[in-house]
Amino acid sequence: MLKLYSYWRSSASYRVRIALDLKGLDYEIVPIHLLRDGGEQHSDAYRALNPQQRVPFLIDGDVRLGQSLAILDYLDARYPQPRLMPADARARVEVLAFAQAIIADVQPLQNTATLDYLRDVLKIDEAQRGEWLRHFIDRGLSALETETAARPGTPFAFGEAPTLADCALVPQMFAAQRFGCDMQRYPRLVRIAGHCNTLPAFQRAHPARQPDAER
Ligand SMILES: N[C@@H](CCC(=O)N[C@@H](CS)C(=O)NCC(=O)O)C(=O)O
Repeated sequence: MLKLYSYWRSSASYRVRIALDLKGLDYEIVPIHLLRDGGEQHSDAYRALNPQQRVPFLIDGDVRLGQSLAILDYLDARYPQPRLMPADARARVEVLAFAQAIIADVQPLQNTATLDYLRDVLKIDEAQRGEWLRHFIDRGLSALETETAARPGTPFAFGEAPTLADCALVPQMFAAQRFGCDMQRYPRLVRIAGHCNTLPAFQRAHPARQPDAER
């Protein structure tokens, strides 16, 4: 069975859980607590497995992979049904660009390690860290709101079926809400995420449904 090292509230892990659930794959969650004891991602045992010291990390037989986008790409190639990336070159690059605006541009700035550095090394207080988060999340989501509002009729970010773009969007919307962003600024994205969340695969992947979820 596939094994996913994951943290319930990690948006990068959440992306991969959605993809695994959409593809109907059986997988075991191995929880890595990002905060406890200075962060289990830094433990000797986990570092030996993943020197990048982040989640998610996937084991599928002899395949061992970190980086959510690489994992999503691997899953789509290895377990192609249903496809998360369109076959058409132009459609594919549009989906990828949407996902990357979240995965590469927004999420690293809201990551625990970034926030800890702001707090512990640069001595930035909690209110200012909140400003930082909301600024960068809003910059990313506002752009994606404009882009998706230009194609209003589709239930998902691209078309009639979920793609990698939705796998990236839903966790980012969850994080934006958690960090106190004004969600009314993104009506189209809220509608798309709401539609995704009616699907059982998205529901199963939700942080609150994870074995390591904390109340
Ligand atoms: N680019 C990576 C980012 C992974 C990442 O930042 N994971 C976070 C949780 S969402 C993490 O492990 N943070 C703990 C740390 O950086 O120490 C990916 O997409 O997988």
